[in-house]
Amino acid sequence: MRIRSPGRGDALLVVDVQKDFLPGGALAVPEGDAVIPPLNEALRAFSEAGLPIFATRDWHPPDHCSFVEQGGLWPLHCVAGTSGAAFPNSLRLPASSVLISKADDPAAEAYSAFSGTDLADRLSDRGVTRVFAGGLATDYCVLRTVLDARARRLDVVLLFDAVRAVNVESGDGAWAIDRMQAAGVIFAPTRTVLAGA
Ligand code: VGL
Ligand code: ZN
Repeated sequence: MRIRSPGRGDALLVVDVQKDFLPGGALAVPEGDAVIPPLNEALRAFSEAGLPIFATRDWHPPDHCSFVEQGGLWPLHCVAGTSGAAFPNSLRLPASSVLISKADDPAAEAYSAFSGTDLADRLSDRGVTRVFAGGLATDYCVLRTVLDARARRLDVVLLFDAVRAVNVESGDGAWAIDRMQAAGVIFAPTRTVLAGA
């Protein structure tokens, strides 16, 4: 199926590409850094076309409920203001990117970038009806964000070379892809999608 190249009504959504999720980080996603080159191409294309770019970040308080110390699943990661929570320098986010900080309530896990944020309002303010999404991790924040986008009647194109899974259980990433596909998400490689943008 042919995908209309990015234009009016489209936005780029870069999910949680933060140092703690990259190799060497506190919650490293296998091959997490592989998402950066395709995302940089998408960032450049969207920026040159004057289209909106949203970058989400996991932005936890030190006592967040997702941490093992609080009975959660995960090692300490992406604590607000720490270097692990920062975007890597290699990610070329234009200055015009809109930052969405999420999961900052200690009592609430919030994998979705729509959860407890103004992302939905900001998208509708900009007239966005379709998002192109990539980032980390396929089986957590990308999955939940993209499913919420579909629930809000947004069209979603997942840049499938620009996502990687944590795979706590092997197969989690593949399962997440199936869930997104069932929800009507379109999958495409970044290069193909940007051709003609
Ligand atoms: C994420 C686990 C814990 C993610 C965030 O961004 O996918 N995963 N916190
Ligand atoms: Zn987190």
